[in-house]
Amino acid sequence: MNSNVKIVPEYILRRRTILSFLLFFFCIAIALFSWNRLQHQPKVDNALAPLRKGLEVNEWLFSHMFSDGNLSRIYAKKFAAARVRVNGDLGLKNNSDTANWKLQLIKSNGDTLKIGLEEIKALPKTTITFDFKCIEGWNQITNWGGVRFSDFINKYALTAQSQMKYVGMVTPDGAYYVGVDMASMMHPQTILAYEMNGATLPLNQGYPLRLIIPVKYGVKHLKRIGNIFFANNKPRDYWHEIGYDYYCGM
Ligand SMILES: Nc1nc2c(c(=O)[nH]1)N[C@H]1C(S)=C(S)[C@@H](COP(=O)(O)O)O[C@H]1N2
Ligand SMILES: [Mo]
Repeated sequence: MNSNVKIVPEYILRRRTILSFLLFFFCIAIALFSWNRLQHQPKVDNALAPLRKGLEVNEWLFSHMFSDGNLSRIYAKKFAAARVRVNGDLGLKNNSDTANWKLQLIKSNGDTLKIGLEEIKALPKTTITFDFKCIEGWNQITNWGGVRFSDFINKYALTAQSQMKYVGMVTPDGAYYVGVDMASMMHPQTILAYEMNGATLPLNQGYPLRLIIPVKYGVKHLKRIGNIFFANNKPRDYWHEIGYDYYCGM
């Protein structure tokens, strides 16, 4: 017989089995207890308070790691998907919204600028190919063209507006809306996009104008921008209202 093999007496084996079972039931009891406690916590912005705290810690970490020198990885255009996934159609139901479309830019003093697509296309053009990521767990390398939000701000002399903390964006019918921190909006890779794969944006991907903001998850890339406004308080945000993270940073 191999002398390295240790024979464990049966009473020790039995004791280990019993201990394992006790530990197992103890863990289940702790899990049930915690789950029950969690259910009795108040809700903050539709998320249970302790979970919302977790999201706030995330937001703090991400926003402090963020700087606009921090570029998202870009890819050669040839890696961009030819068939781009369509996800989410909130605010896109009325294609008639696009007929006489003009971007409405609401300044913090209430003045509104109405800007047509041709005017936006006349601004300096930027293209980007990056890895688009959705919180549902898929990602895809995609190519977009449009005007950098920061270039747009400069061309329309909106420097005072860009001192505010947030930008809010809403679809023409008001059904989908997002709020984004100003630093992320002014990031050099953030664009108001009117092209995908070098062609006009398809209706279901936000024609005539959508946001492309590689430093954020998909939820913030609002398709079919109807109006844009500036605020120091967090603008309403569709997914935040049903309990998601507001910041949604990468
Ligand atoms: N108007 C509008 N924009 C939207 C959405 C939506 O439902 N409506 N969904 C968002 C989500 S969750 C994702 S992942 C991306 C998907 O963009 P795509 O359809 O071009 O892939 O759009 C975002 N922008
Ligand atoms: Mo998404």
